[in-house]
Amino acid sequence: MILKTIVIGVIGADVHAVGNKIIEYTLVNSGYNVVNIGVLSSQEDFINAAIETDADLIMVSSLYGHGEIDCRGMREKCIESGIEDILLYVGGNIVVGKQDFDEVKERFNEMGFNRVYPPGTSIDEALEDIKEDLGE
Ligand code: B12
Repeated sequence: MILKTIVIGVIGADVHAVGNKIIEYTLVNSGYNVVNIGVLSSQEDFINAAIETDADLIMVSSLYGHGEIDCRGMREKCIESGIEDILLYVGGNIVVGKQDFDEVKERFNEMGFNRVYPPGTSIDEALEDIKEDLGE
């Protein structure tokens, strides 16, 4: 069986490393080929890793509150790089402070993210979505 490949990492100048390790552990145990580019990763790092490994999904974490700035333009960069159809997920604490999550989600959806998770969503809760989106 060919394993589906998921690129994970923490975007921007964000150094929060613990959740990233838990995500890797959970996805590997769920049977995925995980490419972990770690913390302090740029949009280009994610996209290059996805191209090199022919990934099915890019899962972006942002914990420090600057997710919106860090993620803006990522779908456009995917399109320019020839991976226009790649699935993009984002989660963690993606904006600063408490904001109405419906609005936050809408903004990230408009930016081209397929799935946008509110603070406090564990990776286990996203496993069903991953299965569905990867057609498993
Ligand atoms: C430890 C910690 C730090 C450490 C990090 C050490 C390290 N190298 O990891 C240090 C001290 C360095 C730090 C620094 C800062 N931190 Co800090 N930090 C924390 C803290 C206390 C715990 C983070 C953690 O490890 N949690 C445990 C892991 C398991 O959980 P997690 O990271 O949330 O990840 C899980 C989920 O988010 C989810 N998830 C993550 N990504 C994704 C993606 C998808 C698609 C899905 C589905 C799920 C998902 O799954 C993960 C695994 O279960 C949190 C508060 C908290 N209780 O969360 C603040 C917190 C994240 N930090 C915060 C802030 C503001 C900062 C600083 C900006 C503070 C400052 N002014 O300097 C800096 C930023 C530094 C930087 N450049 O990144 C804020 C962010 C606020 C926001 N976004 O609105 C928080 C929430 C504290 C707070 N309540 O204000 N921090």
